[in-house]
Amino acid sequence: MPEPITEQGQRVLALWQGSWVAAFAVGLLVWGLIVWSIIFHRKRSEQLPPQVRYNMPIEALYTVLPIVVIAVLFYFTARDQTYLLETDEQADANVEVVAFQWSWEFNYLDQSKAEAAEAAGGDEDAEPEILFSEVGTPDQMPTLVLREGDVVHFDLHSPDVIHSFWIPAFAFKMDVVPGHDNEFQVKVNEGTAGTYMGRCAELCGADHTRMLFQVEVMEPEEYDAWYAEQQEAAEAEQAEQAAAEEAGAEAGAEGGEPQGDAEAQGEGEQAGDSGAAGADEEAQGQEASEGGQDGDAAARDEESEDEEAGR
Ligand SMILES: [Cu+2]
Repeated sequence: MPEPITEQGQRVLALWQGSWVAAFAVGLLVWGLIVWSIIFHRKRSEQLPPQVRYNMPIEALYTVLPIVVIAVLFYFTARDQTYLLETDEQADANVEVVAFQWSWEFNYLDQSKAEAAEAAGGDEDAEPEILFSEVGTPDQMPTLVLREGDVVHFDLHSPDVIHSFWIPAFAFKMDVVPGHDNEFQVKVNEGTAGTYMGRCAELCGADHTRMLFQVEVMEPEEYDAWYAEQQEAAEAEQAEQAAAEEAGAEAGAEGGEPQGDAEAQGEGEQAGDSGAAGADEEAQGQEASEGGQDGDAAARDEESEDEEAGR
């Protein structure tokens, strides 16, 4: 039996094993009664056995017993489900899982979505900050990195169809549903450092079978080093972007003059359109400065003017 690597997974395994024990106990009783009847009530003579009907105690017993069996199974299932879906404990790490056709994106967040909404005074649209990301493709599976001993909170999100986030070593999976964000959290056990597999468990299209990912559980020191490295890389990338935007702004300021030329109205319109699209893109990007936006739009204007001139 695979050993689950989370506290929650061990609970799932215990429920599964307990259900099998109960099922085997009932099975042994039934098989035993069958064998006993076959052996001790086999035909011994031509004499007809006593004919009976309406044995009330027996009928009551075989109505009540299955209800008891189901009630017991239901109790443990409901108890464990409540435990598995609990997200009250403060998490050490927050990961947004975006499942798309056909791979995964893991966004490491500064807080969970629920916490961000709460911090914004109950605003459901409030988004936590993305510290860094890992995006996979069907050819290049992404890796989800976790730390031993961490409580990890997962926010599940899908932009297209229903997927299912399944890490067999968690003994747990949860659907990733478009338009309805799901969440759960686990406590990763100590001494579980290693590499595990993850997959999509919901038939979601042609490349469903290629929706694989790796889960790497690291020891604390190793994880902290990796984490700092990721954050540094993300910051460097942001700085690079900001520098590129600044350069764009300068180029825009230099090329500002010729725009006064009302030579062709169509040209102006075209340039305006692409400028607006540029501004849109910028607005989606993180923390684009006002100057950057204007500069970028101006730079695009200049570009399309150059295109026109070249024809
Ligand atoms: Cu899928």
